[in-house]
Amino acid sequence: MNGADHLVHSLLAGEVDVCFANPGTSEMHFVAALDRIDRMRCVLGLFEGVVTGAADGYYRIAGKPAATLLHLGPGLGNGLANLHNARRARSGIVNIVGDHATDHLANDSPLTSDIEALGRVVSRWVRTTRSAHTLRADALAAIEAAATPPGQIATLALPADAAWGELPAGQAPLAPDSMRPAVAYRPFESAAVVAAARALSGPDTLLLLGAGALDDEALTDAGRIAARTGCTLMTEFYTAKLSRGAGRVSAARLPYAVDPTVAALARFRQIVLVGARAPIAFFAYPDKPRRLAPAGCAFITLTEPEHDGRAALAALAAELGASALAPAHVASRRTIDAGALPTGRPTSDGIAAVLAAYLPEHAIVIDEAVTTGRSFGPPTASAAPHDWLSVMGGSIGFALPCAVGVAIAAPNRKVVALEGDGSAMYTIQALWTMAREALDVTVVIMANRAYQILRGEFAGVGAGTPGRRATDMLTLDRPTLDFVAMARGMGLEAARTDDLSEFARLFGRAMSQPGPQLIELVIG
Ligand SMILES: Cc1ncc(C[n+]2csc(CCOP(=O)(O)OP(=O)(O)O)c2C)c(N)n1
Ligand SMILES: [Mg+2]
Repeated sequence: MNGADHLVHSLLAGEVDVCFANPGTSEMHFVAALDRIDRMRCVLGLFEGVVTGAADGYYRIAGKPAATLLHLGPGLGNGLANLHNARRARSGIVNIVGDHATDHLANDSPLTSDIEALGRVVSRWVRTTRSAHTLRADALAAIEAAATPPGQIATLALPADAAWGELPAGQAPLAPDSMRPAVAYRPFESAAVVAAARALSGPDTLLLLGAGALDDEALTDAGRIAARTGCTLMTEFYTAKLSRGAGRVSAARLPYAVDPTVAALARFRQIVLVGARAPIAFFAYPDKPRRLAPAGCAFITLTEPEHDGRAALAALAAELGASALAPAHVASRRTIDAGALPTGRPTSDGIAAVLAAYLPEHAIVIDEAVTTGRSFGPPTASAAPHDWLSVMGGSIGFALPCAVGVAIAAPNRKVVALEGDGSAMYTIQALWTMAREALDVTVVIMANRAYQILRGEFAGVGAGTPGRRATDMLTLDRPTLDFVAMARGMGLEAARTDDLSEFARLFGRAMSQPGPQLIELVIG
């Protein structure tokens, strides 16, 4: 057995049994070990941004880390943007990054680079294994770091000689699942529970929900707290995974832009933060505030993301004597008559009505629809129960890779990726992995032929009105992107429409048929 065999056995021992991969020469012994040893599901991504985004999506649904396999510094570098998103989502990932054999590094051959430096940009834990002998301990330490709640990125550089190095025959491999990492949330402060209970009273107080406070159970307790105190419930704009839909407690999402956020927060005197941050502007604008709550508003932190938000909300409900109350703000199911759906040119509201009508129970929606998706929240609140995932770090090119990982984590649930046309083009190769792995993903491309958001931002930051050269940097026409051809070229069924009724027909059909498919929705 060589080091690579021990690495694979160690990953499996720590319950890491999916590997999103894009290998090269330095990783061939690891690839050979993956080949020899059963149980690891290996999924090829044709760009490292697909690999790392898939690992993020996988963690959000599976609740345990996947491994990535990346080729030296450049492979890790290609994957950084989606690792950045994963770090912001607090997803646990074990990156295995191949490196040159130790005695070859001094020769400074072309792919030599500082892997640890690149890894540190996104990782909580970075290490280069020294030899085959240190691999087992290093792999287990990486898994433990990655699985530390709510989740962290661990990057292990794997020199080729550590992978091919033979170990004494006596060292038996670890058994699968034998080294489940024993890591727990940090306990929350009971003083914070008392302070939050005192602060919440009436609609001018806000319970702002973020990391760890977004699943059905946490939302139910938040609804009970609202029933008892009359407080307002909201979530942060971005949510790693939000339980939504009919029968669940529905909390409005904070808006994206500065002015509507300031308006939405204007009345609050006290804000209790549950895994959330005090609201700030996404970007700085010359004449707008950066901190968006009103002056004098008091913040009470019930939990940080490292705490168990669900348990803290249960404790807060108990402190308020609300544990047995019926929760407030439960979304009711509106059955939507297909004949009554909006028709004509696609609008955000019209698209949302179609989604609400056809999303099947337990669907997982990944939202990178950018400007088109801004108002999808309220109309879909009464859809069948579903989960809603957003890009957490603002780095676009997330939804399609994320959908790959999500679909692998939840093979029996329908996955819907709502994707801007500009965002899609960063990591469009994810479609190929969807086809190859026969994943049950429906991709809807919002084809407005522009970086639409940036048109607004141009004026918003005070840069004036875009001229010809600037406009060319904000539009995606000339030539028109043909997503149907791209999807078919990568093995997906695909269709295009610029009509809401046809979209409803296509989307409804996609929801009732398994397998990867793409709808290009042209928005004029
Ligand atoms: C990695 C990365 N590069 C660039 C940007 C800047 N950016 C933000 S949104 C956007 C365009 C989004 O276009 P699209 O997905 O078509 O959505 P639309 O704005 O048209 O609704 C760009 C380029 C970013 N956020 N992340
Ligand atoms: Mg666009």
